[in-house]
Amino acid sequence: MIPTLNLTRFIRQQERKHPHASGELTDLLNSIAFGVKIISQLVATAGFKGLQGYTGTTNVQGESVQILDQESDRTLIELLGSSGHFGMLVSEERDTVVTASEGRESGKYVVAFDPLDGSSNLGSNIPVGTIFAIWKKREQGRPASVEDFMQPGRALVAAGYAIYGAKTAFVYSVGAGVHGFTLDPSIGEFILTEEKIQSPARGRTYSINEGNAGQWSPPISEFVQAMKREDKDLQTPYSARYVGSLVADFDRNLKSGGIFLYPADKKNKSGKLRLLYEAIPLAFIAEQAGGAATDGIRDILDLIPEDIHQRSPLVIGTRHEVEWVRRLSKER
Ligand code: AHM
Ligand code: MG
Repeated sequence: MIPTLNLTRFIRQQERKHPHASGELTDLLNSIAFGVKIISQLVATAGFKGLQGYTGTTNVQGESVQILDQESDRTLIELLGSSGHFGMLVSEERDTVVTASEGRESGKYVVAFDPLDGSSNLGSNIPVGTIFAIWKKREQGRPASVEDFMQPGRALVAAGYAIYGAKTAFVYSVGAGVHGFTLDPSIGEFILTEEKIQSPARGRTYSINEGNAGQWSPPISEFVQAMKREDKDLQTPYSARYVGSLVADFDRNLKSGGIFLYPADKKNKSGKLRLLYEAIPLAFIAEQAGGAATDGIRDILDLIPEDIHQRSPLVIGTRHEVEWVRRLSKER
């Protein structure tokens, strides 16, 4: 069978539905997709290209930077830079923002990304990924500022992620459904494989780092207990699945149903995951597919970031289970 719809054409088809579209968002998305293809190659060939291991530095989160983290970051910065459509970038790997180069300050959008999510798994051939979020500047006609990132996720114009696993997948939304693409390495193209992804109303799996159980708050402990208990009415027990790569856990739950939790705990008062380039973009995808995401109380998409590297508790996945956690949190 000859595949007929690749990512580039699909994005253009979506753009044509907006008669006033300038093509800049299309360009940005294509630049990210191009970067994702390069990162996919870097991840697959790192072992014999001297790209495995650590750089010896730590990032703003205090985590050790791997060579592939750095290379993935450089790839996206370079490609987005040459697109000329962004005013400012935030990357997990950079302490401060990256501003558009001289003469290109008129870029309409600001982009936040995690270039290589789950990179602590890199040595073990476990999937890793890239996550991105795109907002329009609050006002056009002026250079971008950090304030342009201090907008709720509901204001996003696009978000998505890639997974580098048994296959390389690209999943994104511009607010008109969630669409999934698979990289055909023989032709170097992303082919449409899942149009309008819809999450089931409820799932059968839960994903949480149980090693942190001693640090959890009572509602989270109660929820995980419930997940394990035999109860016909609640349709429990559920299965436990935790990859330790957010993109992989999220993607499985998005399509097959389930919940992922990285809650606040006694050690990490705001959780571990970052709002701008992990929680918000995935919450946007989850809601677009009929799922939900909360910090325990509020919808992730209603939160207004106050800092570019801010952390947030994250409970995300199919609606039934996310509402269950929210109920338990409110009762306490
Ligand atoms: P990273 O962006 O530095 O890779 O960290 C985020 C990752 C997520 O992919 C994953 O869900 C989580 O950290 C796992 O954390 P832990 O090892 O504490 O369970
Ligand atoms: Mg990450």
